[in-house]
Amino acid sequence: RKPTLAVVGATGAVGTVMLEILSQREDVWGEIRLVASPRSAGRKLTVRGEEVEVVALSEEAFEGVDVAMFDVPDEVSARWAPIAAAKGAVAVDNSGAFRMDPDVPLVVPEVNAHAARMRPRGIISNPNCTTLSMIVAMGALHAEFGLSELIVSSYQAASGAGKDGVDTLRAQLAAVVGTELGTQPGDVRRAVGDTTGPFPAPLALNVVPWAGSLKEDGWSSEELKVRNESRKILGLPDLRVTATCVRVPVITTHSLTVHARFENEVTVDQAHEILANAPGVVLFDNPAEGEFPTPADVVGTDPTWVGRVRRSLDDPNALELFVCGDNLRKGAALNTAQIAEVVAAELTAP
Ligand code: 11C
Repeated sequence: RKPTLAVVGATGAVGTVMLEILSQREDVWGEIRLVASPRSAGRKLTVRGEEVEVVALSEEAFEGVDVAMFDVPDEVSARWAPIAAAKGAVAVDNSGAFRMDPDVPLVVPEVNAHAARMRPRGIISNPNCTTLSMIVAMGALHAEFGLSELIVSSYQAASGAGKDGVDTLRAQLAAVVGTELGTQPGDVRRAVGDTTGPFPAPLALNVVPWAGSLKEDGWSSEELKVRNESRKILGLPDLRVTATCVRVPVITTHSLTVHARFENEVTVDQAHEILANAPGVVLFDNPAEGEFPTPADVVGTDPTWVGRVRRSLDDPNALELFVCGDNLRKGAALNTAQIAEVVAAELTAP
């Protein structure tokens, strides 16, 4: 029997991408049940070319479910993932609710698929999209050279902040297009007024050094997530990690610059070979021909794209890289789907 899958949050931004991804990947599922808030119940959505009616989130919705994916806010996952697990499903959660719980594995199949088997709470977490946009490439380099430090800056897309983020950026772009704005202090801020949506400053014609909420000593929640999640996924609890998270006027696809320091000396040729052969990574690195990844080219694709690979001029153990990943695909829905497939393979193994 093929396992039954529930997609909780099927009508949301990540849920919508999830239905596309489930329709494109090898079909390992029996029934796919679409679950959302009672407000969305009764709507019909298409998955695998068939219309499926959305059912309301309730205990009964998990009856007979083998794997339940959650693409919902933290508080909804915090309440409902344990209920799904108690009903016998394996919950694969894309929220931040359980990521740092020591009894919940944090899984990126290309890096630590084995961790998915140890799930005492019946819950597996999916990392934050910023961590996910670089970690597949970092895992491959770590396996060869032994990672000792990461210093990263992110260039995060508006869709990381949900539909509100995208709507805000589009409205601001419409307000500035064809104007002379961006030439005088504060002119963009005055033009967009208080329509900054989920961002603390205008995003059109701008970059904003902030994502998430304020934590201790001036760090943002997003910066701490990158640090804590990278350590947990790589199994390196003492890895030195520094992140500065920045929002840029891109709709979808997060980018990062990465300074990665290793235990051993590295060369660009070796790094190229590892990255070119790493599952889930595309090496696109030929600046002489203008070839490097950009979010506008990467959006809508599955892999982690890597370019601008250089050895640090002052440190033979360190590499500089530029990495892009679609924050709604590998950064969210795709990785969740991959984890669910790992569980499905385990459940159906002879
Ligand atoms: C952003 N990475 O770009 C965030 C959104 O922990 O899953 C995802 C938040 C999370 O704003």
